[in-house]
Amino acid sequence: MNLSPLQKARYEYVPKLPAMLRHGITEIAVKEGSTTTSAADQEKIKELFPNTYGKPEVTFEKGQNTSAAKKQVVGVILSGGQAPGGHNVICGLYDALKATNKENVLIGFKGGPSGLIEDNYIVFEDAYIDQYRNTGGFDIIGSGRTKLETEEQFAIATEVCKKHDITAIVIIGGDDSNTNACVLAEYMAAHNTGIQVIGCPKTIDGDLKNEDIEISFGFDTATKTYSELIGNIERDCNSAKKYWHFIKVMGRSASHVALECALECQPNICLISEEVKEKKQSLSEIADYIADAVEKRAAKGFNFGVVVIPEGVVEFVPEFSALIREINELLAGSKADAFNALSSWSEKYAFIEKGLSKDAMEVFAILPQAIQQQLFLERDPHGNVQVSLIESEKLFAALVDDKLKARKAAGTYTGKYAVQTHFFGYEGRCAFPSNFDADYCYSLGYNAFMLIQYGYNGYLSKVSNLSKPAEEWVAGGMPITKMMNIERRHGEDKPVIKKALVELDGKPFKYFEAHRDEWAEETAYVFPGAIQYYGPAEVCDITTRTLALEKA
Ligand code: FBP
Repeated sequence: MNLSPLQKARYEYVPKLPAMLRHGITEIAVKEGSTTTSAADQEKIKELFPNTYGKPEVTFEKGQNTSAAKKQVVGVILSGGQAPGGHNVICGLYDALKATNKENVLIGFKGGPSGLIEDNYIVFEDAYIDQYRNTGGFDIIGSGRTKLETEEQFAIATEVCKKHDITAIVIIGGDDSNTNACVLAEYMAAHNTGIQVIGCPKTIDGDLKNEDIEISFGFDTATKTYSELIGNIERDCNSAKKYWHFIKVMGRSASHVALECALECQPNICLISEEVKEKKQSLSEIADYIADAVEKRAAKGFNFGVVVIPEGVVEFVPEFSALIREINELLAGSKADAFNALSSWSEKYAFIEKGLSKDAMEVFAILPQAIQQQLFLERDPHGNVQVSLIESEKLFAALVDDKLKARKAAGTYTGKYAVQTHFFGYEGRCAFPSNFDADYCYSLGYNAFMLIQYGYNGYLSKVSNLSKPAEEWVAGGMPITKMMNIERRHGEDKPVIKKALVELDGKPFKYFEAHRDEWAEETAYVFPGAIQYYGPAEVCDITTRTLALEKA
């Protein structure tokens, strides 16, 4: 492998553990807190998880390690989208496992949860693990989006575990993967397999968050990477003074990524999907809001600006989601064949016009043709519109253009409007983890092994007090059932971990709201620059603005 100088240097980095995990394995004791209840729907969740419900929160502390001496064979899985730091979770897990007993074994199932079902694995050894320390990506074993959720899958997983004498499985994933980890833990307990299941909170989207999880790993690095790029664009924008840049950032549903980037970079506009939904804003209202800022800045001679758009925003626009529902219905099942048989776009357009309601058609009609075609042509395997593929940065740039042309025609606007569009997503998901993510992830993995060693099942590895230096972090575990409630999914009531959207009464949004009018009109850009790995702690080890505001 050809190594960059940074990669070589990062191999030497020693991740910081919370003080309570630094004493050496023999001096890590466990302290149990009070029993827990689920976030909501307590009776129902208790009934569904009789073996894993109501367990106590646990914290590790300095003291005599009283865990049972037993050989551990642990399986680990990376699940879902990549997030910087995943490799360090595995490294921390491996180091704690080997420090406890050299005979312990760590098995990595390849390509995500399907690796467990297909028994596709590698056994980790020092030389292999060492190549991945403090690096980005999930390529150590790969990841995948297969869901482990059926009894049949659980039975196969149990057989695979028995074959390898596996004592515990660690699932590194987001809200869905940890929900499934919890169901698997219950299955393992109900069937007396003796196999423990532990989860770790991952996702760059930042939407696996609650009173127990202060931040999911990867969010820090991904938002710092996007903020560097947005800051660079702001500098270019302020230098050339000729473009409005529309930048979409990842975050499939929640707008945490967009909000954090806005707090870091102070762009002229940042849309927040949760606010769009709360205020029931239409596409036209959003376009007017942006056009107002363009007009005000033009009046000051600033014919340039930066707009940040969260990936999932269009799904939060009520009229747009109603349109998507109608399109899905219009092309459901065999009805798609009639549409596909039409050869020209004008024939297809007539078909659409006939099939959609008047309200839906009004929304459809204002979309640029490229977006209209995207809605009908790029569909998922179930035939549904792939909302995440919609180029909302281009959509809003075009809608604002329409608004400005109308204002020009009415003689109320005389400025210039030239546009550049960008999508920052994959650029941030596999970056070298920031020191924060390198430390946090290593601690999560190390901690996950301590939970296994102390016999816990159905727990999430929890490291908290994260706005403080790593030494003051608190390591422990939380029953996954504590984070659950019942939600309607695909027409069924399901126990799930609640997805955390941006809270409009939370401190990060309130701060943004208090400053955004000034940022819209003035040029208040902040240029965060690249992630710093070496240097003073106040530059290299600080975490997100979101977390700092939440914990302020
Ligand atoms: P996870 O929720 O699995 O962590 O993935 C999040 C994410 O990075 C989103 O921000 C993005 O919409 C999506 O993955 C892209 O997924 P894919 O890799 O399948 O294109």
